Amino acid sequence: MKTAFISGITGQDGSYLAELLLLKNYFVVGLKRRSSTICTDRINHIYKHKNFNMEYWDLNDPGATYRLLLQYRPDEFYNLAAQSHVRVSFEVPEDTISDIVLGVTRILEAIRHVLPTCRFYQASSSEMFGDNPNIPEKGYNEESRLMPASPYACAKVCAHHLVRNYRVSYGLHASSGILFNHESPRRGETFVTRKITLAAARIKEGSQKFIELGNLDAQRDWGHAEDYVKAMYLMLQQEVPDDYVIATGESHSVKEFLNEVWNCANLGDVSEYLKVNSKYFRPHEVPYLIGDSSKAKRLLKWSPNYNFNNLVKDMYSHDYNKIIKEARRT
Ligand code: NAP
Ligand code: G4F
Repeated sequence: MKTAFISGITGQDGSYLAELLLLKNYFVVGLKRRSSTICTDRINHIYKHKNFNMEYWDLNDPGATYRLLLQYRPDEFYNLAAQSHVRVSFEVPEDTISDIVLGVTRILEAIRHVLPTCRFYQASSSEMFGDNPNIPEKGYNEESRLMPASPYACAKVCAHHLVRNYRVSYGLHASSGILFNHESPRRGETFVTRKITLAAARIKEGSQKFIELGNLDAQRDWGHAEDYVKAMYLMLQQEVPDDYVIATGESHSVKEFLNEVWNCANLGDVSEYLKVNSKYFRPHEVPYLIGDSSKAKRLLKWSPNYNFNNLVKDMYSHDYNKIIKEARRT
């Protein structure tokens, strides 16, 4: 039985990846930082699984990585932990950069010194392409120039280069997935898609009157997290480590996402419920993201099952059911 470490186990991707690896008969060790509240909502359903253990760990605690690598000797390490909110990274740049850059350095150093056979996955991001005006016709690919536009993205670029550096310097099996935005009913509530599906559900149920958003013109290549964690797993099954873009190849604006959700909810004219608030704009915006995952399709045989409409339906119907259940309880 293979053993995998997942950092960021309490996050959106950590929970889907853990489910996938348990189905594939892995022993999964979820790495969680200590917090004063429990925050395990996304993984409560797997907590008691016989092949699942949780360990306290933090990106800022290198000793824990050495100790746990020696204790479990994992075959694979998926590094999903990060301060992952782009706008928040303008408010807490040092914390974000420390988490992402020093965090990955500490893990790579520990792997290199005590368990160099352990395969490593790094959660790189399409935010790294930033506001690059030269977008290839089919979308950004693994060779496109990185022009990060936030402290978060600058940190992800540095981490991305460190992974390649450790791969070449020390022969580690270390790969980066350059994942475009991926969403789900488990998406954090302050990311724009989930903010919209939750607001629509509350407006439909009657407990919210309007939604406040920032830049409606920004465009993103939105996929489903359930599809994207499969790509992470596939990367670590390849004989040779490498970097891969994971995307749907379709881009939609925030406004389009909003309209699609409003259609699903049958709420009529969205402008009656919408306020634009400057506090949600960013000092440096990424206006347009679209990815070309031809390499992943060719070498990993990966392709997404969800399209834009199915993603919206899955998120809205989940949130509507959740809000109705909560309303019945009160
Ligand atoms: P998420 O829901 O925000 O989860 C982030 C996880 O990191 C949480 O479990 C969080 O723990 C943990 N974490 C944060 N700081 C930590 C620290 N100092 N020590 C230990 N754990 C820490 O993010 P996600 O959407 O699942 O994304 C997973 C990874 O992929 C992130 O690295 C993100 O930057 C990257 N990424 C995401 C997307 C996307 O569209 N979702 C696209 C490209 C790349 P708490 O629960 O305690 O906060
Ligand atoms: O949902 P968002 O906050 O996601 P963003 O900034 O694209 O970042 C996410 O995807 C990245 C992959 O490209 C990940 F690396 C990162 O960790 C994260 O998961 O914002 C999407 C767009 C932005 O252009 C933002 O300006 O929506 C726009 N937006 C408009 N109103 C808003 C809002 N974003 C948020 N969060 N809240 C708003 O009210």
